[in-house]
Amino acid sequence: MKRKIIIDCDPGVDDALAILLALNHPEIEVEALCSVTGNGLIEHTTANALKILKLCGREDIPVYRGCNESLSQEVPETVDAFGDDGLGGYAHLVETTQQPEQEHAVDFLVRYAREHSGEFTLFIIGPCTNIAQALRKDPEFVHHVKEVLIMGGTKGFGNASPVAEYNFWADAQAAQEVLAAGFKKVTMIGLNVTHPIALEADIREMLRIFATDLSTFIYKITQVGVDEAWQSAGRLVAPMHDVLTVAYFIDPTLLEVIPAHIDVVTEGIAEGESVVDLYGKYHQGQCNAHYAATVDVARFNELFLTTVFPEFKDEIIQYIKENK
Ligand SMILES: [Ca+2]
Repeated sequence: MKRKIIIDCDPGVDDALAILLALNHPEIEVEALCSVTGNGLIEHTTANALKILKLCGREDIPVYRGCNESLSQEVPETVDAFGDDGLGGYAHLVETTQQPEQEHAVDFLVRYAREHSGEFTLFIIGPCTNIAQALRKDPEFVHHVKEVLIMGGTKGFGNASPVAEYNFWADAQAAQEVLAAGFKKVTMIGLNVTHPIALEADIREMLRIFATDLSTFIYKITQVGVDEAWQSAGRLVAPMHDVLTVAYFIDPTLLEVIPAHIDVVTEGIAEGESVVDLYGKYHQGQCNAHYAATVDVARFNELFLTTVFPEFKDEIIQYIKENK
């Protein structure tokens, strides 16, 4: 039986890659996409979610438009690294007639969770706003979700501030409420493991050579990420953060995961910082989440590429074996 998932997202180049991986895996059933402001404003992230479904011929999957404002009622600062349209300037390549559903994403989440209690995994790969609002709206929501996988937070270094990862920084209050809510199982897949899986130039070149509609799309939308990484850090890579949540769902052995008590700083100089207490050492051994500590990059590359491009499986495996 296929495993049901909901993806709450802010596409976003890396969200697009996560959604593409999920849509191309035979054992995953994407039940819906929910949008939130983050990598772009809500108009763009909602439109981009629809465009990604169109690209994969999956306009049967509904898209629910979510929150534009964080819990503090401010519109988060969006991310420049993915261009004005959130897809590296290439959103215009895909046109779709599919419209978002009338129902708000928060209402959908509450309703769906009641109707499918215990049956689905929830992916949060943008700011946590929609999920925090669902928790506030329905105290039972927390009990209906089988598992939560979050791309957010970090340990050791940030990308929105010296200590904060963007998604948690954009709505720190929401991130804190989600982690404190008491979900049965929450895994924080943070910047410390998503930074190393960046799309490297040689792999990206492989996508150009494949020359399918999908590989060409990925090649193009990741260009702006490479340009930004080159200017800021002298690296020829494109960020792929969010995709690691779906890869981990497919193969849990990709990550070393440690029980932890995780809090999020909601104000002040460290706003958005995830405070990771491994094994709950400072919380009487009480853990509210799992923390992803390390990642196997070569195996991630193989899983991502062979799932999205099964027609090139032999070439991909051979290349990774000899070069990674
Ligand atoms: Ca995202």
